[in-house]
Amino acid sequence: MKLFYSPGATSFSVRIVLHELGLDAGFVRVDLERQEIPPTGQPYADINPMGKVPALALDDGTVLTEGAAILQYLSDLVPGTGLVPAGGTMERYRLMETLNFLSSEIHKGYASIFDAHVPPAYRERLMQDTRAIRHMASLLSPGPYLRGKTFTVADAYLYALLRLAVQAGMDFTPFPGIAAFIERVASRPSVRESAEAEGLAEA
Ligand SMILES: N[C@@H](CCC(=O)N[C@@H](CS)C(=O)NCC(=O)O)C(=O)O
Repeated sequence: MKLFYSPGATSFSVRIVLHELGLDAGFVRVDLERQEIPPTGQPYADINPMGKVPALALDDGTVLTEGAAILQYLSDLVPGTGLVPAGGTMERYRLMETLNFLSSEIHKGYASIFDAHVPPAYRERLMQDTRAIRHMASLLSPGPYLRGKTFTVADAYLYALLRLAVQAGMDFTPFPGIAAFIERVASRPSVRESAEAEGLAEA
């Protein structure tokens, strides 16, 4: 299988999870600005009509998109790792609840802070509405991970989002649990090696 990614984007969470699972995959870098795949210049829309990463191409040609689905698909290939709870259990639905929260309220909820075309006043208002961030912080308490003692795919996703947020200038010092989470996850071998593979500086 092949992961379509962009360095440091949320596709980073999929690379971390592939590493945690010990699964082999090819990695294809996408130029998101040009919406093409270097060096051939193949339109990325051929792979994902939404033009977003991650996308996962399976060996039979199936392409799976949406990070939350890809993370669960991969983890279900290797049962018993704890990265996802078993299907059909309430814990699994809780994990889906957390992944949906991350992808809608956090990822898309705050996406405008990266958009230079968004008026500063709107961005300021967004930064001041900390409901989702406070909820995220509460999910990390008592921790050490979102779903308690076990590192799950949601933690990989959250970590990738937090790296982007810190880069965009979001300040998590009022939330010591979040800062501690970033440090904790950054020290995992899967994260360090994935960061090195994508040429990323530490969070
Ligand atoms: N709903 C998608 C969103 C993925 C997404 O927004 N990816 C960003 C990078 S973090 C992207 O590819 N942006 C390029 C674009 O919007 O053109 C998912 O959860 O996987």
